[in-house]
Amino acid sequence: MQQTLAIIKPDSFAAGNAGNILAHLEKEGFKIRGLRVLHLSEAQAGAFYAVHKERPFYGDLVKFMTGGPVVPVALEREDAVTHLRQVMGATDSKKADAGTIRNLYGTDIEQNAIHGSDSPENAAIELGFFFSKADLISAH
Ligand code: 3AN
Repeated sequence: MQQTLAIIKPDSFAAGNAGNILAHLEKEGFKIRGLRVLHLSEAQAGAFYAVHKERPFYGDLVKFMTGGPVVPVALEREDAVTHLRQVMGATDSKKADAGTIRNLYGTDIEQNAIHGSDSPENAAIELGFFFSKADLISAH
């Protein structure tokens, strides 16, 4: 079993799609191991996306991610990192395959409904950003 981090982004939360996205993830076999609702500060969003600091969209990304509440979710299943990336779809919602979360609930490359860790290494770092080690101990 592997764990990964998803974040239901402010666009999904504001549209009332947080529950639909959680249901979609559960149907895909993910177990929810951690769940929070929080409104990120600029400092928190900036730190979370520090790897993108030099990218031209960094400022807009931080602004978007601090625009309303988000729902970080710790997810567990076999091959969780890769499977979540498949279920999410392409970064640009307009190019995401039919039936993926970004296709169903996202709008464009910025308002793209959900974040998912892109490697097991980053999953460990990103899970640690929102959840404590004790939170993530598997229930069985
Ligand atoms: P992903 O979320 O699919 O891993 P990354 O890591 O390349 O994509 O980008 C992180 C986030 O930055 C994306 N989820 C998206 O919200 C935003 N982003 C990426 N590329 C662009 C872009 N060209 N313009 C605006 N926002 C972008």
